[in-house]
Amino acid sequence: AFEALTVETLPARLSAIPEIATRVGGAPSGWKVREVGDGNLNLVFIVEGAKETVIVKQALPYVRLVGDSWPLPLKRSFFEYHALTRQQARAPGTVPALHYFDETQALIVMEFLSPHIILRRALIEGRQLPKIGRDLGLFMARTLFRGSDLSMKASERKADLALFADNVELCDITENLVFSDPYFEAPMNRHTPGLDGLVKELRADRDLKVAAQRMKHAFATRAETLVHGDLHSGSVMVTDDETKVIDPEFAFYGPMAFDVGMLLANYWMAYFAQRGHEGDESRNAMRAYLLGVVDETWHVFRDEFARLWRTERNGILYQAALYEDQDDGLAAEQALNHVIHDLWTDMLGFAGIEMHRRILGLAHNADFEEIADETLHATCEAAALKFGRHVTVNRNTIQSLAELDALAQALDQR
Ligand code: SR1
Ligand code: MG
Repeated sequence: AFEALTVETLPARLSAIPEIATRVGGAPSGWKVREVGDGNLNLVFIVEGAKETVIVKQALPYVRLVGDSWPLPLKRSFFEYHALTRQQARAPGTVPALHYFDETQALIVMEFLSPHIILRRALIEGRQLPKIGRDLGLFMARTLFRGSDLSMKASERKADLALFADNVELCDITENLVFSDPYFEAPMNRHTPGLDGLVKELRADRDLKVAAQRMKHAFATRAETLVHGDLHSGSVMVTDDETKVIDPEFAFYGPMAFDVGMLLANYWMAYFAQRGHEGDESRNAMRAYLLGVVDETWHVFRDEFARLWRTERNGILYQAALYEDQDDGLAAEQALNHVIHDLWTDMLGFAGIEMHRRILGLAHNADFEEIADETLHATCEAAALKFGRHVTVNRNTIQSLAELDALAQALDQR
């Protein structure tokens, strides 16, 4: 039967797994164990032995952020484990190495990433990571393309789709917390008091609410590829040289641009939060860096997606054989342009909603939460809310990121 681990019980439990006991090394009584989970859902332990340090992640049968009044199935650990194996195959080296999985105990033992820190923390501290734009652009293009009918054998993809279709409860969290709750007075919502007027305006904004439901419709019905499902800056660990993606427990077959929109939204939120972390020292360089990261991430994603389209399009969609009599490849390029255009508009639609839910819903971002001055906190969030509204509602007419840079700069100065 499932038993939640504690710092005290972990050594005995882990030492009963021979390959892990050997890997960690030394007597379990000498292992140093710390619980370091700061996410909304799970327990995370660092176990330091004589030979190696490992991470032990265990799901709890409820939402940690809320408590046992909100039960949540342990099977999310199964989806996380299987999503990690697929991401590792599709984008090698981008996720932590997996050492062990116990489905009953909802427990994954994996590589301890050191000296990596959570990307969100780095951005709050004003650190410029040189590789994230490229690394995460590639990660998304490779995992999203290679998990779709553009690439996979149809029978394998359908079997995988059926496997992940059971991740119902985590999809339900996103369907409610991300796409619906922010737009009405849902019981678990909260927002900074200075935002009352703007929140009222947004909740009365018909165009915005319709756009949010259009995006929810896409999220719930368009099973295009295996998405990470929760790709925010808290799901990425970084050093200057390395970027690793963690925590894909929300993985399911959904719309291709969902991960891209969520990630870019978190960069834009980091941008709007900079003013709140400024103190005496200007964060202008960090602001420029963050807009540059948005640009690089999108362009690397788009270009790698196009490269895979041209070199690995072996699935049932847009088959090359259809275009054989148009041997200059123009038809395939025309189709690619349409697909990339759809990714762009969907990305914008999802991004704005992610920005809203982090300010209006249950799960907020440290980027804004750690701004102690309440007026400044609300000012930063107001700019992000307005930006989010613009990108979601106008997703079909926005032409370029340069246009959005200008809007971000204007809102940030108000
Ligand atoms: C109740 S869970 C709240 C949020 O935490 C996770 O990281 C997801 O982002 C989810 O929406
Ligand atoms: Mg998470």
